Amino acid sequence: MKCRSCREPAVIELRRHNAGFCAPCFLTYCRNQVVRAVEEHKMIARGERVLVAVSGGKDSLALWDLLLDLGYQADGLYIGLGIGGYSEPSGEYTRSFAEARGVTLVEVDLPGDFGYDIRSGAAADHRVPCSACGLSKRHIFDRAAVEGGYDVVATGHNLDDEAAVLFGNLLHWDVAYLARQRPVLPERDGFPRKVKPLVRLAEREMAAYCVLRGIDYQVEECPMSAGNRHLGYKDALNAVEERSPGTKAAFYHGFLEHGANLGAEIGEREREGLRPCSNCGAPTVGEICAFCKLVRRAGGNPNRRIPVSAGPVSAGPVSAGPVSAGPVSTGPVPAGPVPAGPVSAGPVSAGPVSAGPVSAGPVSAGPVSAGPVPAGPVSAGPVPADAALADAALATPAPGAKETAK
Ligand code: Q46
Ligand code: ZN
Repeated sequence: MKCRSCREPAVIELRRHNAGFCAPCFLTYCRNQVVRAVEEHKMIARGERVLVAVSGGKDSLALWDLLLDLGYQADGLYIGLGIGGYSEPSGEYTRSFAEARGVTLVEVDLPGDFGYDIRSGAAADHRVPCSACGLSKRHIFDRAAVEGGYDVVATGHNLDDEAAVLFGNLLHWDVAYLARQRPVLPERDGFPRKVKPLVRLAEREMAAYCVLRGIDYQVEECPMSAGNRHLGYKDALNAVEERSPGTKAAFYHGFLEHGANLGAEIGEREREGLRPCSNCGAPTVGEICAFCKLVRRAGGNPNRRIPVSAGPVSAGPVSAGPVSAGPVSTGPVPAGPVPAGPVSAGPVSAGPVSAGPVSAGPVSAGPVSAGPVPAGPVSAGPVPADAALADAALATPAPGAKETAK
């Protein structure tokens, strides 16, 4: 198979686009998909400060890398969850990434800073671990963004994550969730703006991106992910995608196009009655927010300040116009103009990837496979389901909402 853009040998096949790409053109394709998502949904304006929710998994590190590469001022926030054998290496991957690029990483450690971990918090609050985890992440990212003066929080939800959540919400006709499943949640009611710049890119593509960029990431599954129902939804959609490539993207993007107002009234009603938490000031529907309740029940202290330094307030309107990020094509596979220079003809080599126009500085040589990126079904290749879930747990349901994997 040849690269669709430059006709050199392809290292990855994207069946939903019926196309293959060589390494440099694939990286260009990824960047262009992010630019397109940002522009289409007015996610981030130039000059705005972005806080990237990083978990150490492939999606969030790829997102951070892409945003930096596109010239955004993007800091990272990593939350140590206190999950033995999992959180430590996740933090190390994140730190290595930040150090290699000389970018700002804010770290919060649940046990050290707030006095609980996911297991103890879940037990004390009578929740499943992923519920306690999602609640904690959302609260801390929101608080960090507000206290740090960030304009927007970016999360690494990819196309597979969003399609699986949509599938689950439709299976249960959870209209309130459908109302909130958007690539952009605007800033309002004390919540920061949330954006998902990877919604046009699949999970497997994010793994390939990390391999080609030499980004080391956490590939182990979170030990608490077993039984998460969204994994089942992903499996079901992967089976459909295998038979009919492109279905997943059509499903999700069709929802964005046709289901934009689904549940809007419910969403509005949920926002009524919001008030500041009497302990921490976060918007909540009750006297005390769910995070403060959980931490107190677990014997911790919910009032620890998050070590963000408030940066300069960015100028310009929040939803300012299009982002100019270099050459971007607008077709169904916007690989964009591809540099005519020499393109690696062979398989992706191990070690730091020299990818032509990519300029994000040195990247550590990680577990980069020496062969071509597998072109099989979505689950092929180094795509741990938990890594996607780790990022998928970072989104923000509306206040008072029950937990989802997002
Ligand atoms: S990290 Fe947290 Fe995930 Fe682990 S406890 Fe569940 S939500 S599975 S994405
Ligand atoms: Zn509170």
